[in-house]
Amino acid sequence: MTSHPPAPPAGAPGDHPASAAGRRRTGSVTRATKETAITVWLDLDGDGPVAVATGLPFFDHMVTQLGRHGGFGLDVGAVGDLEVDAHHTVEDVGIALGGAMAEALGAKEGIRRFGSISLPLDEALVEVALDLSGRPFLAYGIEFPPETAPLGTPPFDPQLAEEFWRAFVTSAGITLHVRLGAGKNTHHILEASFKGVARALRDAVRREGAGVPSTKGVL
Ligand SMILES: [Mn+2]
Repeated sequence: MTSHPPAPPAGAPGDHPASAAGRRRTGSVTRATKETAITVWLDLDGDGPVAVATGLPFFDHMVTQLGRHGGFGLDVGAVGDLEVDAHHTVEDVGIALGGAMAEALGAKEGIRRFGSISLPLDEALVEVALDLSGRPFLAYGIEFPPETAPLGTPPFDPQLAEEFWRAFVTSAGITLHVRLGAGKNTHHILEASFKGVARALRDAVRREGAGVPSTKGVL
């Protein structure tokens, strides 16, 4: 686990031109149970740095995509009971990251709110649509046959990606649809899904107006 989150770079360049007008949107979560110890620091207006260390190299690769293609500053450190399996670690990183996202979004003033993309990675094509609605919902349309080989060492079971997204959206209050359009390679399909959610989040968190984008006046 990383010992401390990096200090937000002052005036870091990025593609969030509106951010100068308001508070810098950051969130940090420290979460410890008998199964895992997690720290997350997230800066929606950061555009880096991104550092992820969970003890699961493939999962690190995926969460790094989320930070990098989201245009975020992100530091994730996790020490989990990998001797059991990767499940607790992956789920708890999702919970902590979602909590940091909710904190960073705050009252969601001026955000675009919605984001969607069809993201290709070679033969894989993953469709993502999301709403920073405050209402947790996951529609996950990617299924891996039980015999699908896990990825990396220690192994990441591809079925864990759904558990990660469910934990993340529940904690963050996000409605998320992920659908597989095409794909054969497990690594490609998973990476396209993480990049797709990242790019959709990058659009949805962008500040482009004033007030909360809801007829209810609150999200
Ligand atoms: Mn890759």
